[in-house]
Amino acid sequence: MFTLDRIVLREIRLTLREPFRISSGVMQERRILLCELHDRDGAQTWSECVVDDEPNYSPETLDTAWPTIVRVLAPRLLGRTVDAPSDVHDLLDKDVRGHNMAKAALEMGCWGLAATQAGLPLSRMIGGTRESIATGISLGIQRDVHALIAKAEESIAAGYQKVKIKIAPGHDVDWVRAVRTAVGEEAHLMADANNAYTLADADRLAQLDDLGLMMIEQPLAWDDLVRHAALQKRLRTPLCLDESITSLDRAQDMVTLNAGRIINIKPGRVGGFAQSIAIHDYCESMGIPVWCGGMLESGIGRAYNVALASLPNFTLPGDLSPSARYWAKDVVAPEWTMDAHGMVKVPLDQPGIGIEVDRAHIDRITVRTEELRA
Ligand code: OSB
Ligand code: MG
Repeated sequence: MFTLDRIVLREIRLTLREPFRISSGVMQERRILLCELHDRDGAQTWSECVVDDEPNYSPETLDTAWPTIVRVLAPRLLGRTVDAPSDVHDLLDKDVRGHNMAKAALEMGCWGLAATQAGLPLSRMIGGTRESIATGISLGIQRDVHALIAKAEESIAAGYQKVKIKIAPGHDVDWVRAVRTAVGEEAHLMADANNAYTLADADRLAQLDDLGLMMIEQPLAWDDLVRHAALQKRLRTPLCLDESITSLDRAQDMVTLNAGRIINIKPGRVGGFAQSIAIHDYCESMGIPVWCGGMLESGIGRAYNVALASLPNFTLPGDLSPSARYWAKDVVAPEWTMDAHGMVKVPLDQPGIGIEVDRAHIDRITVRTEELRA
């Protein structure tokens, strides 16, 4: 049971070590929205809203999430006694359409807070069983194919258990084939198109079938299922859906329609942990593997992804790279690291989200704050 009496929103700036280009846009200087949740009894935790600056992945941006939290979502929580974090999703979702990332920031914070209060690592509170998470890397679209090959080789040498190659028309079959030739048959490769294709490209996408990919992620429109089902019929390679899966219902629709065979779960995209866990459980019962995607999170958002990915049906490597892959300096200390076998440790030695937040560093890179009270 908890009662939030204060939520502090912060916008920080963190610059990626290199620009991250996907088919729908490019990110470098990230504007990140952090939340600090305070319980009436003194417990406190941090969470992260995974919106970007531009609406090229989802319709939400930092500039939609901030006022939605302030005006619509936070007032539903502040001063209200909530029995369990599993109640928060419905509280925030009722008669509020969309805004999943804004909802998730508060909802996940409530799970983090409840774990702190229960004296349990977040992973264990939600039923996580893994001690470490297999990690893959997501490689943005590179300047040329040689740069891509070099990055893929470097990543495999560093221990990453999966290499995801961002593709778009003009940077697809030939580039992926060149990487496959360079890294060999055994390497776990996949491609992510972030909606860059239509069904008219089915023949081209079918050429990827010969390259031994683990999956092709979200080739078609961000909110589509029906066309993905038509495409899956034409491909041997499993489709994995990302953008299109915004709730448990959409995951069930994917299975009903045969629109994909794997789901990339990002808790922000589905409105938080309750929906993520429900999708995980449903997929487990249907024999659909899941993995945890990333949104270039700071070390705070990463803590939630790592805890989520410790659930048993997260059987494929997640996009959970260590801090140094993204940032010169992360907002948590110690930073997230990965061992030589591509494993990231689940923090199990302290209650809550399991990381120390570097508040002095956060203060230096904060550009605005807003305090919300019951
Ligand atoms: O499609 O998975 C995606 C980053 C921003 C927006 C969309 C995506 C991504 C990634 C990055 O692939 C994964 C990561 O955080 O390392
Ligand atoms: Mg994706």
